[in-house]
Amino acid sequence: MLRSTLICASLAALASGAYARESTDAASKADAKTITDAKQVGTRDEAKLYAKAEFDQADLDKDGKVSETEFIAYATIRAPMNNKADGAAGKKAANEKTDAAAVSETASAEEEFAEISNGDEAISEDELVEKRMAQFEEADADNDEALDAKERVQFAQMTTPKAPKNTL
Ligand SMILES: [Ca+2]
Ligand SMILES: [Ca+2]
Repeated sequence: MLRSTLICASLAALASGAYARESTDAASKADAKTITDAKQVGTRDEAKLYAKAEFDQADLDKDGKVSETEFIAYATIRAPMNNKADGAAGKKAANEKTDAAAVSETASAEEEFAEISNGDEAISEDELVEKRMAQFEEADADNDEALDAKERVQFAQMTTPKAPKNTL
């Protein structure tokens, strides 16, 4: 009994060790031009890099297209952190946030998919890049081609995937 507990504990330690190594790898890749956090986007080039990183993450079967299923899966992973994580207490905050984020907000991941894919069955990398570039322009309130701290927050809010209507 004790022995199996020990084995479990060391397995868990191994697993978390492997995970830590993976995230270090991811972090060093980030230096080599991968932007996975919308708040890191300050220029058009960075908005493009961010869109490409999102696309790579979302295109699970790596066929160069993001299907609706893949998009919903991606939104499910990304959205809860922002839309649901704070639980019931967060609901009030979310309602207050709505005013600031109201610009071009679509209601659900399904609607967002239809919009970005231009109504067909998949999102291409170009379509996602185009969408994020448009959001960059929109967030760049003073049109100086760069996002300051306030504009970055706006960009991050605009680009956060919406929670799906139908969970997987
Ligand atoms: Ca795909
Ligand atoms: Ca600006």
